[in-house]
Amino acid sequence: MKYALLGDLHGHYQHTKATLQHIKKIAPTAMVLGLGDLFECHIGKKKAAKLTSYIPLKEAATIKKKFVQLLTFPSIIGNQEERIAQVTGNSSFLQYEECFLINQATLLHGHQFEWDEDFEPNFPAYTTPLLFFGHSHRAAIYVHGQRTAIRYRQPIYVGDGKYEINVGAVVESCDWCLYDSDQMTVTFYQAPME
Ligand SMILES: [Mn+2]
Repeated sequence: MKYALLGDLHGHYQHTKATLQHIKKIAPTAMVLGLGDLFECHIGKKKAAKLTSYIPLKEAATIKKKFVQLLTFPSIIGNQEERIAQVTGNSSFLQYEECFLINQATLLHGHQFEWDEDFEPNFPAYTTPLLFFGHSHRAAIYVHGQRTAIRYRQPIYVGDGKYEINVGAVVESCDWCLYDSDQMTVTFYQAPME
């Protein structure tokens, strides 16, 4: 089974469209799954904590209809969705699950775990050989917990141990990741940007 994983869209219509088009071209049969932060909350963490009443959705986020129409794939929840719900009281942003389990892999948005001062993750306990995540917008594969440089468009064999894979971000660089659970390979891609 092939999975196309993308995260940290942050409401960027053009880059999301380009990434989904690239997925369709490279891996037309892949199941597309989102890793959270589909939307962008305009209210920061500190300001959100100080609010004493809900604010209108249009102040909390710019939700473009044409962007929402691109979201035809399942996704887990990110911190942006949680904060939009927190500041607006709009629970539709909490419709997403926290975690997906697919063949040999756990999918989480990175706000579910701890990050150090260099914005490097401390991974939580998980039960599958692989963990796919987003949040820091930095595509990488961790081998024995060590961040390792990646090459795009070259399948990496992941059938021989535990690996954590940061799929990167759509909003800045049109990143996505192809996971083939039959071949046990992970391939990083960047869609061409207009
Ligand atoms: Mn995030």
